[in-house]
Amino acid sequence: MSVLVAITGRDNKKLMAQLKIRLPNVCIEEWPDCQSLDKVDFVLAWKAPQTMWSQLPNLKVVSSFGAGVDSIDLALLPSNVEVVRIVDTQLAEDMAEYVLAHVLAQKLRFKEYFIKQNQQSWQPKRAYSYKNVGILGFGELGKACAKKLVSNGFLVSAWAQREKKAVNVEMFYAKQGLNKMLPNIDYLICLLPLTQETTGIIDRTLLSKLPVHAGLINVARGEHVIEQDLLDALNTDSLRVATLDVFEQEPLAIDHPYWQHPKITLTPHCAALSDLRSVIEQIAGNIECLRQGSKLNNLIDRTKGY
Ligand code: NDP
Ligand code: OXD
Repeated sequence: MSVLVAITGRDNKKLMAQLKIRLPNVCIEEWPDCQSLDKVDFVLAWKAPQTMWSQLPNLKVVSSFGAGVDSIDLALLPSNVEVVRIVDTQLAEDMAEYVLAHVLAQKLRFKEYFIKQNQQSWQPKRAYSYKNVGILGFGELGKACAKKLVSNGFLVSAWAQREKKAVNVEMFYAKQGLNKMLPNIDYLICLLPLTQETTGIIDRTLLSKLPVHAGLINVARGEHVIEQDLLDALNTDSLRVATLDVFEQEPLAIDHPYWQHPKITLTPHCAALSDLRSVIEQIAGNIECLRQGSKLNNLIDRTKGY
């Protein structure tokens, strides 16, 4: 068994040390300092260099270091390679808290008051009474958010690909379903995976279907949003506010117009951060599965891309 950690843009010292303690009998190396790439059968990846994949003739499993797999170019992997991701109840709970907090912040006009505080301006206004939340994506995270929002008195709709039963959530499917859902939504949450179908989905056409008082919360990926279309919608008052945790380019460029925009609240991709211990347990679990030839946990469907 040979494991390669190919995670760029992050200090992996702690991760490497803990993985080695957890799996003392497994060879674990870090890209690019790998002695025998031809022996690697399991890769833990996040933004791994594209040129790496063709150098791994024995590769069997790729595990994303996060919940999303979009940082792995699936087209570069041989078709027999299985891909798994992180699914974690604490991560889902953290996401649900973040989303509830920001829906409430939009409802209670917090951004307006933070700006007024800087201007020492005293102008009380009633909170909005809007209660309809729409969630794009009803997977591990979308479901956790829906549950939290419903238990806090919000009326929740969700959009997914395959039909499914949901308690206290009105479900919508396909383009027609989305078009039907959007005009009734006061707060739109994006929790879709980034795929060919979902890239750029939040564009001027979609935004124009929302009521003008609506707010957007994007916690999925920056590439879901066409940035100029979002700015235009906010600048022309056809969208009230936006809360953004994810961006096309991260960290966000210092001169990006989002930073100072009076209708945008932004956070640095921190809505739900994986707990290292939990991630290590899941990776170790899947390495064991591979070793024993049993079914892997949290497999993605490579044909769908999530
Ligand atoms: P899941 O794979 O569990 O769920 C994805 C959902 O999106 C499913 O309901 C799926 O439908 C739906 N979906 C996918 N494609 C389409 C489509 N074309 N049309 C309609 N619905 C679609 O993902 P998670 O909930 O675990 O995570 C979602 C994303 O959140 C991740 O991919 C990642 O990008 C992001 N994320 C962000 C974090 C942050 O800190 N900001 C932290 C962790 C994740 P169906 O159920 O029918 O298959
Ligand atoms: C993830 C993320 O996909 O942190 O896990 O965005």
